[in-house]
Amino acid sequence: MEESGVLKVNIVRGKKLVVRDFMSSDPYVVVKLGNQAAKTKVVKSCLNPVWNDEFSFNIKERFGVLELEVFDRNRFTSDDKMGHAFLNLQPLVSCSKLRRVLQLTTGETKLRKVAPEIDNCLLTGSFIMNKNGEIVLDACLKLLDVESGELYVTVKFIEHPTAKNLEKPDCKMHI
Ligand SMILES: [Ca+2]
Repeated sequence: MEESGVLKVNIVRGKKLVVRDFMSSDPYVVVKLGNQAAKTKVVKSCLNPVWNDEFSFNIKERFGVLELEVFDRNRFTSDDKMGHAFLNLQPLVSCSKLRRVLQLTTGETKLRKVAPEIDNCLLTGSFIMNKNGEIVLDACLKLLDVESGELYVTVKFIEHPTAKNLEKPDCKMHI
């Protein structure tokens, strides 16, 4: 069975971001997953911004790779790049399957540790957790192609209810 559900991505905060104006920057983040995209608010004149913006992405067949890009908002010129990062979501798929096999619904359980690899921008190893039936990863990502900068994001996968709940309207299949 393919995994389907909702991926919730919370762009929590940024740290040590680069200066793109005279003294500071006005950072915001663009989040992409396949052909779905979202954008955080702009935090003015701040190199350690707190966005705490959460977005939902529909997952139908494949998880793919989550892409994040940071920009400095400018009023009169085009926005400047402040680095980018990515995160392969495949370990979340495995953990979602594992959670189902173990029939974990309540409580908090560590399912798997993900380490910094070439297919992610993790700064440190982090555990994928089952939290009351949701698959959760708190990640600290190092920004690429820039002098400095880190992004803190929380990625949460909530599996669609399976067969027994299929008559519910929010589980209708689009064909
Ligand atoms: Ca600016």
